[in-house]
Amino acid sequence: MPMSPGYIPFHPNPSKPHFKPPAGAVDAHCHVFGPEAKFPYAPERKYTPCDAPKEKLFALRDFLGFDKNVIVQASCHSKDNCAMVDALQAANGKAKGVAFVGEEVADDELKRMHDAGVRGVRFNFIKRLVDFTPRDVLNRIAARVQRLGWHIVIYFEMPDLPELENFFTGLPTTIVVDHMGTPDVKKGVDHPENQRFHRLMETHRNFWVKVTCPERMSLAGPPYDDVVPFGRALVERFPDRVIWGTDWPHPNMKKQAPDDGVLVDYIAKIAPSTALQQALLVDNPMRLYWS
Ligand code: 0GY
Repeated sequence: MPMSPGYIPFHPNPSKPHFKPPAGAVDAHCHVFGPEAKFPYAPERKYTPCDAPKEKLFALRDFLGFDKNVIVQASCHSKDNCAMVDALQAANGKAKGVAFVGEEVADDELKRMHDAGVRGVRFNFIKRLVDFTPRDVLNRIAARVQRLGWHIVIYFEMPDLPELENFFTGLPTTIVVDHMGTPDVKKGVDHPENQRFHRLMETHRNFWVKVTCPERMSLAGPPYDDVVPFGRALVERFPDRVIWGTDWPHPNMKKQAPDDGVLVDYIAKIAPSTALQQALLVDNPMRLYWS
């Protein structure tokens, strides 16, 4: 199946970052796609990506100076978690996963995923990526994964937060917010919309946040300095509840594939001290995924 029209493949030749991640650093948000010949894309997908198999992910991990990955099920594979689970099983203990499931998923399938290293499910509220799932269904899934000690990753667009917030705060697990809650960089860190998200983090200590994807929000482009104040505010305010990831292979970029080396160099700007870097890249993801 050809890639969706306009789909931009990942950067073929990322630069070597200047920033050296601490020993044991975790890339806590990335994906594997296919290969399609072995792991076909889901019929209900909203885009067809280019293959981004586990071998390429592991090679990038080593090249960038990381030790481990958290592989998040992407919507192009929908509820077929086989490519992600296959990557976990091939990673020699160096990867954990986040699955996408429906309530039809069997208990023994959840158990099998747990044994492979899955520690969370993703609830995706981005309309361009997935079809709507009723809240009562999500609540039933939440109750089941809570029993496994898993957390829930939520992906939403910040303008939708007021409508979703009560649902989110009613969930029974640790909650991990994708991509800083997708703030509008034009509006600034102090805008009420972004501050509402900070308040949610402040008042609900079971909420964590990924300080990821400056390339999706930046108006200025690389090295994404216009997004730094958003990441830094979260890292400094919630140092023990932030995690970071590349988002490789960067699905659905509009203009260009980010250089992963540039993304790694961005880390030192949002986490300027070694203590913050250690928390962001090692201690926090280890607590969430490996303890
Ligand atoms: C991301 C972002 C995107 C896609 C997916 O599941 C997905 O297909 O996550 C996106 O297009 O914003 O989290 O990598």
